[in-house]
Amino acid sequence: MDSPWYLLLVLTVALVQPTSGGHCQNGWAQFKSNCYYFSSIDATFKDAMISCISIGANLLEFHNKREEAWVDLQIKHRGYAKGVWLGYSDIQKEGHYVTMSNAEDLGYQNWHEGEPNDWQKNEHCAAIHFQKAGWVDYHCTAKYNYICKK
Ligand SMILES: [Ca+2]
Repeated sequence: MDSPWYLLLVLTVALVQPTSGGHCQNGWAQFKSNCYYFSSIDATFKDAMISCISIGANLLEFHNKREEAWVDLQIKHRGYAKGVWLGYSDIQKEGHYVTMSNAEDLGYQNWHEGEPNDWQKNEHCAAIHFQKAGWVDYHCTAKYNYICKK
């Protein structure tokens, strides 16, 4: 007949694994020790930032190339068509991009060639651009998808 101990073990593993294998809430994806929320709507840079802060996270800031590669796959999987905001801006000092989370200089960077170019002196927010490889500066009132990270 059935083996109760075996069934108990299977059930225990099934129940325990989601919490021990990952700590992200429902609706968040995990990469390394961080959790990511991928927006289903477009928003301005400011609204995207506020939205992330309201759920206890920050607008996406990249730690390194591997993280960006993972995010790129997630973006393609979700079919984002325009762009994705990054938590970097030079609003405080033109040409000096800093993180929105703590106003630090950027470590890892992946600007598209010739960017940031402050086109028409009106681009102060960073985004991943899909037609170009890498990041661009863009006007902050554009509406893009966004990713919150915590
Ligand atoms: Ca630009």
